This record gives sequence, C-alpha cells and structure tokens, in this order.
Amino acid sequence: MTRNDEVAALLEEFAMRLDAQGVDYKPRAYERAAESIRDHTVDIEALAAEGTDAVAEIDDVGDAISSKVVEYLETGEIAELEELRAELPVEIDALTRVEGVGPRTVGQLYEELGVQTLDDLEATAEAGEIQDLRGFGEKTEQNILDGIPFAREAHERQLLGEARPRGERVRTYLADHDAVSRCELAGSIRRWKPTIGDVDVLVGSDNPEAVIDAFTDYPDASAVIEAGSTKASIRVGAVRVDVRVVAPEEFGAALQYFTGSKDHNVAVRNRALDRGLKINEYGVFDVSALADDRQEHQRAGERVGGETETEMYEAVSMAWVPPELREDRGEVAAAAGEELPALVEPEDLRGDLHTHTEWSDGDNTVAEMVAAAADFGHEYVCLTDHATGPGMVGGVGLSDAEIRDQRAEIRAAEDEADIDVLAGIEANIDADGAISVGDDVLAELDLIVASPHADLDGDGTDRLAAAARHPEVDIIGHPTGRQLNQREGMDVDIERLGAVAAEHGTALEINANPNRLDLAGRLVQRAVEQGATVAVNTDAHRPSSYDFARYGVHVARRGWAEPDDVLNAWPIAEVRSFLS
Ligand code: DGT
Ligand code: CA
Ligand code: CA
Ligand code: ZN
Repeated sequence: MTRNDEVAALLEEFAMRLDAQGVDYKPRAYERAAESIRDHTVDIEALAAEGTDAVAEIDDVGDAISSKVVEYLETGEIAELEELRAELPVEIDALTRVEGVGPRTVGQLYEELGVQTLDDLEATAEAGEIQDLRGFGEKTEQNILDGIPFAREAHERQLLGEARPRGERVRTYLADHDAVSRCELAGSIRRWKPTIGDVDVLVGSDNPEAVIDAFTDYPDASAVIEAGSTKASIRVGAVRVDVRVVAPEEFGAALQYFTGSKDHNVAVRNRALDRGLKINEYGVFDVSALADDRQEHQRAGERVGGETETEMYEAVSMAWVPPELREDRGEVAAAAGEELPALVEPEDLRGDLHTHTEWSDGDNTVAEMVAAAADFGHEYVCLTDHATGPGMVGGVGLSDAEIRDQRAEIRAAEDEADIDVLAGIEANIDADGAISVGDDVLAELDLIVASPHADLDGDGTDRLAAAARHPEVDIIGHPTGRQLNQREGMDVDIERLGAVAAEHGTALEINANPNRLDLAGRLVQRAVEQGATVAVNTDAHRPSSYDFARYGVHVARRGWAEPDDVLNAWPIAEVRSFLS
C-alpha cells in the first residue's frame, strides 16, 4: 500500500465510525478527503513533512482532517480514531461488507447484541436474535445471513477500477527500464474483467535479472512476496502483481498464453492440434513430423511463430482477437471466419446520458457538471438527478415541482454551454415495474433513465421489461442492480429483456461505475444479438467520475458491441431521434 492509500483507508474507517455513532455530514467529508488523498499524485508523507497547510492544499481536505493526517504520519496513530475504536471495538470493515449492514447497523448490533465479527453476526442471525431488534425483522435477518458468505469472499477479488490504474503504473515503470524491450499487462486485467484475482505483467527482455531487480524495487510495493530468476510477485496496495520475464522472440506466445482466458486458450490449442501444430507459451510448433513421444518437449518441432500475438493466431488461421473477447463465447469461430466485430473504442463515446448534481445526491451544480463534461471532451451530456419515489432513501429525490425548476436551470446552462445539454431524470422502477414519476412530468423532459434501486433479489425480467415498455422511458439504468463484491443483483432473462428493449426503442445501460459495471459483458453480448441498443453511462456524481467511461466501454467490448450498438457513440441528432 502506498502511504496515500494507507491514510485514505484510515480516513474511510474514521468516516464509518463517525457514521456508526450517528454523526451527520462529517462522515461524508472524511470520505471525500480519503478519495482525494488516494488519487493525489504527490506522496502524502512528503506533504505532511511540510506541515498541515501543505496537506490542506489537497482538494476536499480541510484543516481538521489535515491535522489528523499529520498526527498519524508523525505519531503512527490518530488519538480520536483510537477513541472511536475503543468505543466500538468491532471489525467494521468486514461487517459492513455484508449487504444491508451499514455503519449504523453495526453500531446497533454491537450495543444490543455485542456483535464484533462476521462470526458473531452469523451466530446471532442463526440464533434468530436479530429479527427481534427494533427496525429489523425476519426478512432482514435472513438477508444478513445470506450475505455473509459473499462478504467473507468479497475482499479476495479486487475491483478492476482499483487494480487497473495500479497495473498501468507498474507497466509504465517497467516499460521505461533499459533492459525491457516489451511490456504488457496480461491475464484478466488485460481482458478488462470487472474483478481480478491478481495483476499479471509480462516483460520481454534479454536481461531478466535486471528486470526482476527493478520490479522488486518498485517504489509503491508494500512487500515482495517472492522473487526468482524470471518471475516475481509483489504487493501494491491490496493487489498482488506477478511479473514474468521471457525472451523477446517468445513474447507473443507468452502474451497469448498468459492473457487467457483458460477456456479461450483451450479452444485455440484445439484448433492447433487439428492442424498438426502445437501451441504453448513458447511459440507455435509444427510437430506433424515428430513421433508422439517427441512432441511432449516444450520447444520440440519446427517453430512457426511466437514473437507476436498476431503470428500466433495467424498460424492457426485466425485473426488477432481483442483481449476483451477471449472468453470462449464464440470469438474463436468468429476470428477464423473473419467475422469479428469492429468493437467500440473509448474515443467513440460522444456524451454521457446519466449524471447527477447537487439537486439530488451529486456534489456539484448543473453548470459545473456541464462544464466538466465539455472539458472531458463530450459533445453532449444529460443531467439525470433522482426523482423521489418508493425505494429512494433519505429524501434525496426531486418532487415533480423541483424537476420543473431544475429543468429551467438546465435550459439556462445549455444557453451558456458549448455542448448540447439534455434535461433528464432518473426515475425509480418499483418492484412491480411501475415508474415513480408522473407521465405529464416525464413528457416534458428530454430523456428518462429508469433504474431499480431496491428489492434487488430474484428474477427481475418482468419488472425491467415493464419499464422498458413504458413509452417515456429511454434507458434502463444499471439494470440488474449488482454491486461488485457486495450484491449479485437480479437475475434477468436477457434474451427476453433484450428483445423488449429493441422493440420499444429503450436502451439498456452499461453503468461504467467500477462498483457496478452492470450490465455485464456476457449479458450485453446477448442483448445486442437481440437488436438492443446499449448506453455507456458513468452515473457521475462528481466531475472526476467522467473518467469511469473507459471501464464501461471495455465492458461494451466484452459484450461484442460496435459503435452502432452504443447510443452515446452516436451524434446528438441521432440520439435525439432515438429519444423521441
Ligand atoms: P484472475 O487473476 O483470477 O482474475 O484470472 P486470470 O485469467 O488473470 O488468471 P491467472 O492470473 O491465474 O493466470 C493468467 C493467465 O495465464 C490465465 O488467464 C491463462 C493462463 N493460465 C494460467 N494457468 C493456466 C493453465 O493451467 N492452463 C492454461 N491453458 N492457461 C493458464
Ligand atoms: Ca491474473
Ligand atoms: Ca497471476
Ligand atoms: Zn444514477
């Protein structure tokens, strides 16, 4: 962990513990400071050495938090946090990983039942003690019980959104080294899988020793897990990074092998066998002239390729396969038949159709979100704050009157802006598929995102299909409601939902927030096959979240989507005609 990550994690714990005590507003300030420090490119320890004023220069870090950061870096602890820990001696990180258990619930469960750990939580739920507490019931207790196994495993896989930036920094660091001729990410992170087990990095070099030395000296490594002559593993934050060094002429073969997926590799290897070829991490070899027992040797046979990935695929009469497609979902046949899709690229996105402002639970004004969208390079943006209604907690949503007031502000912002600005709303989809906003209000807006926010268990197909059929609804937001490492979301019969969406001209969202990435690639693939259009939206609650777009685009690619399949890759005039 870098010191920035370490301090951020501490401030997040601070936020949770304040929240557990029922403190208002302050927890959010700590969360924002944590986020800012984690993203800050200057080492927090160096800043703290300059004093509290230097730390307070970081966005969202005020004097109070800044002095706590300095206190921690000077003394190794924050006295106030230690007090909070003593008052509530529980494993707050682990407990809050259980769906439906927030910091305040943790506080209550400790006060009333003495719950400190996941094991305690499980025991009290199994004994039926939780259902009798104020605010709980049999259903909540069962939900807690169901969520415990998931919470236990949750931390084992990292979110792509956390791992990818770290992996890219490692790659840049190694690529700059003189001994390195080629360096690429491999494994699931190269395939842009939403969660990853570990980060795989492949290096082509004639001097493995120098590469391993540089790698184990990586400045942000918190530990060296193991180091051999051509392989090593380090820990960077919560992520394990594996590096392998291979000879430059075998780089393509190794990259193909270590990118996976395993199922994709098996399918490619079977094609090779049918052609008297052998594929492995060292190359492609013609073994047709060899006796069976001679073929076992790793580099046996006549080498026909291996320096580049393209050579590997060419040897088995396939086009090069984009890593996002390498999941054995039809890409091998498509690459052999020259039928691979021309996948959407991050640069193809022209706008964002799902964003929030301080009118609901966003951090910024309409004008600020519009300006930030323009800075990001978008040609258009749609503001879609939450409408009030069942399922919206804490009264964040807009009433019909407020929606009309905000619309006037959005029109005014458009007059000032160089980009197109659409007035929208994010309506809630009830458990029965009804929409939370009156039809007359919906009709006055440019775009309606309808999303499920509660009751996210079981089969959601009927509910989502009903919303997709609603004449005013344009996009189904984060359709299944899944949150990675937290809840799986609803099941959907994607063929049926995709067909309804296609028929009614409703787009299905790929929510690009790294906690969601919902719809998932395999569902996108089947929805697009049904003729459905998808929309890659960030659901930004602040300007920095526009950067999430790339995660959504790579999910779209995992779903075989071409630019024509992606609503917000279209020019605004075409988007407007889709909406009307
Ligand atoms: P992860 O790390 O769990 O998110 O998933 P991957 O796909 O990155 O898996 P990992 O790190 O265990 O291995 C990286 C790649 O190496 C994997 O995608 C395919 C390849 N690989 C690893 N072990 C095997 C194996 O036993 N057979 C084959 N064919 N390929 C393997
Ligand atoms: Ca991996
Ligand atoms: Ca690995
Ligand atoms: Zn939203």
